[in-house]
Amino acid sequence: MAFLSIITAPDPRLKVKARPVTRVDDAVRTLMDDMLETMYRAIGIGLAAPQVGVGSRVIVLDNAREGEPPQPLKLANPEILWRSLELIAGNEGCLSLPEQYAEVLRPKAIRLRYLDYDNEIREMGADGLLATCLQHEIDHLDGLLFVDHLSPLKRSMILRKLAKAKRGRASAAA
Ligand code: GNR
Ligand code: NI
Repeated sequence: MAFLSIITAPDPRLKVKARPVTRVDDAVRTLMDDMLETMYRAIGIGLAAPQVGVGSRVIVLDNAREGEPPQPLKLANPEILWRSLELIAGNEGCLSLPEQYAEVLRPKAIRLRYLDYDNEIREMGADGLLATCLQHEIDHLDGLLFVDHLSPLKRSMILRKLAKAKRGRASAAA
């Protein structure tokens, strides 16, 4: 296993549409395992390959609560087949936008098709936090961040705060 480094905004690699994998082979399985370790270490509940600089349609998640057994999910080429008309607001964060949070409205429930760890085609339904998180990860595969769902004003406030924090860290290190 290897820990990967997580890219933070602004970075052009976070804005590119990721390519489907041709099949889930050993190389994709290694990526999934490394991403999951990286996600756990960063205390995240999801991670998409573009966040570690890999332009492939691969995501991992674990929405188990503290004290519950782990529920790792490893998905390639996820495709949303159905979205509920009902929306819910979730307070979202992102490992690529450290320490920034905002309410985002999204469909409350979805159904998706994907390739699993053994390259089998599967379908699953999700609602609530898991549905929110899956949509957040699939957005990363399409070059979108949660701030892209906010008003231009809120988005630029968050991106400005982030740029300022990055500058602060750079000058402290100099
Ligand atoms: O760790 C994460 N928490 C989170 C909270 C609400 C909605 C989505 C997320 S995903 C995020 C990790 C991340 O950046 N995944 O891309
Ligand atoms: Ni994210």
